[in-house]
Amino acid sequence: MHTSTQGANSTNGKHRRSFTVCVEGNIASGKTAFLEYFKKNKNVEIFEEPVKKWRDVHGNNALAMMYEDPTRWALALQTYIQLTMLELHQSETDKPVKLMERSIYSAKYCFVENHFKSGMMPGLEYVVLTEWFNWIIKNNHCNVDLIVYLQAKPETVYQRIRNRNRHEEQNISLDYLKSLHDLHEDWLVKRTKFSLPSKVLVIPADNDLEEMHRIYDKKEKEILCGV
Ligand code: DCP
Repeated sequence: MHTSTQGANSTNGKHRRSFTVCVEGNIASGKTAFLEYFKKNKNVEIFEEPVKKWRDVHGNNALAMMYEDPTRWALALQTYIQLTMLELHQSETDKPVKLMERSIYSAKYCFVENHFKSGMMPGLEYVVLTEWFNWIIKNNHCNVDLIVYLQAKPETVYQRIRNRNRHEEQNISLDYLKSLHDLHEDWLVKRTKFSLPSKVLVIPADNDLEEMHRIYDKKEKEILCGV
């Protein structure tokens, strides 16, 4: 584990910060399987994306409503996602590694951007969300030490989405996934548009689960910063 940070639960009573890793990638790129793989490590605490909350906002399935009518509901969903991701960033752990599914950054740089680019989100809503986002990252601790980018072809994730058959995701098109893929690439690989909050480790993620486990095994030290 790196030693440069102030650390959580150290003996002098000060909080030492855990090494924070966010796993990113397109829908169905294998983020859940990635988290599952590291669950067995006692030095790692997993923070899953709060999809459950998005499906039940005081009785409303905001995720399903967004897919049914994005122009009407994308702002409501993404405002709520921004809040729940902020809560995740601010959650602390005693463990040396905090492993998060996605981040407030991909919500903004990939999903909100995609809604706006595709004409589903009016300019005013985009600007309001952007101003909220800028204020949040300036004034709150949304620290990330490493992003692991699971880089999968849009065709691969399209097939996985078809196979897993989540009811909200029935109408996701290949074009939607291509557009999200390009935004992940712009942000994490080409680095043309948005700033990066941390280093990035790119892992090809088109392989089957067995091969992915072999890769995670090989890269474990790098991913967990030697823990
Ligand atoms: N989603 C969204 N806006 C965001 C984040 C997610 O609309 N800012 C949607 C996309 C999916 C659902 O939420 O329909 C869950 O998305 P993820 O890609 O984050 O999670 P998966 O479960 O698909 O990931 P994986 O299969 O890689 O484990």
